[in-house]
Formats: sequence, structure tokens, C-alpha cells
Amino acid sequence: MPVFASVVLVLIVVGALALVASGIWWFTPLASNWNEIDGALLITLGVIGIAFVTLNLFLAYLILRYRAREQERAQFIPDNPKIEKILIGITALGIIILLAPGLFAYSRFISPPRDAMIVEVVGEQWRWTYRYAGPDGKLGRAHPKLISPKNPFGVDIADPAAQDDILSYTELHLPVNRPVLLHIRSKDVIHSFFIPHFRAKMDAVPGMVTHYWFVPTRAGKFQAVCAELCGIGHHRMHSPVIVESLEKFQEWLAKQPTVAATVKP
Ligand SMILES: [Cu+2]
Repeated sequence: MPVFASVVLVLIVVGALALVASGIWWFTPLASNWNEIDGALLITLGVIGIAFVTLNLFLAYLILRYRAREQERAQFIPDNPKIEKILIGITALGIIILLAPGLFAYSRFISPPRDAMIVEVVGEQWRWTYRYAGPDGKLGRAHPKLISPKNPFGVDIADPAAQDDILSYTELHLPVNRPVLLHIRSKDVIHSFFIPHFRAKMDAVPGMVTHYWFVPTRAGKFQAVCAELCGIGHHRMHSPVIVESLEKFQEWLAKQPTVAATVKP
């Protein structure tokens, strides 16, 4: 039995390494500025990979080396402060290496540049909708209390800045190579707005506005999904993200409905 258990552990390690090496579950190609987030993910993979391989091979060795044998007797060692100190030191170092790069990346992820274009993302069971600031460059006020069938975003139409806001009920279009700041809201439960190619994700929480920013660096069609199990229709809560030239983007935007034209009190 110990031989079998050791062989299984070694096979699990070899299988996991082969899976990583084969690349079938590797990241999708990056389409934003966040290679720093990829860096943090790779460091995490490295640290947990080393721990996984080392611990499992060590366990396989222990199972074999110290299996029950007649001529050997177990020794009682209640504690070993020296080994405990070494293990605490290695664990602490591992946790610091795991956390630090992510914290630096996160602080930049939520600190948008001043010239970022603001787009509002509103999640509901089970779709994503979007609101763009109109020519004035400002999103009008919105409040959950104002949400109604005729005013699905809860926009305050008394606010002059709201009149020219532009609504999209299906797709998120973005110009390539321009910083975008998303303001994320939810109407009902907690969702999470995730664009895997951009390495960008944040919870949409009812009652608050969360945010992150990125620069789409590649034109093309991507997908935003919900990354929070949010009910029975969670799996179909996704929406196309189209990154295109500034001209094409403006052309598309001009065809979308404005608040003034569609939202009535
Ligand atoms: Cu959701």
C-alpha cells in the first residue's frame, strides 16, 4: 500500500507539471495594459507550484521511507522548535512573495489616469448594460430609487449632465489605446464584471459604485462575463466587448439612444 500511495503522489505531480507545460489551460492572450497583473499571477503560480511539487514529493518519500517495518520502532518527538522556526520563516516569506506584487498591481488598478474615459457598467440578473457620458464628458447622477421599467439605469433626469448620456443595452464598445475607467453598479445581487483578456475584474455591489481602469491595446471582439455566482441565469450573463478605432467607436456611439430621447419620468 505505501508503495502504491507514493507512486500515485508522484504521478499527480508529473501530471500537473505536464498539464502546465502543455499550455492547454494557459492564459488567453493579453489585450490590455495589465501585464503587471499577469506578472503577479505568474509569481503566484511559481510559488504555489514549488510548494505543490516539493510537498507532494516529500510526502511520497516519507510514506516510503517510514512505512511500517518490523525492525523499526517509532520515536516520540513532541516538538522541535528549530524546525518550527524554519517552517514559519519559509511560510511567511512565501506569503509575502504571494501578496506583495498583487497589492502593488491592485493599487495601480484602482488609480485611473485623469484622462480616462468613464463608462458606467450596470449589472442585473442576468445582463450587463452600459452608460457613456455624452459630449459633456460627465455621467449624470443616478440613484437606485429612480430605477423603473422606463428608467432602467435609475438616471436622475433633473440633472443637466444626464441628458446627453448614451445608453447601450447589449454591447460594450471601446476605442483602442485609450484609458477607460469603469464605474460598476448592481441593481440586485452581487455580480462581478470580468473581462478575461484584459485581466480586469471587480465585484458589482448593490448600493455602491466600484471601479477599475485599463487600456485596451488590441482591436477585436472580446467578452465580458459575470464572475460571481448570481442566480440561475448566471451562466448567460455575458456581453460582447468590441475594441475598435476611435472613428468606428464614435460612429457606433452616435447611433445609440440618449437619456433625453428615451428616459421619461
Ligand atoms: Cu451576475
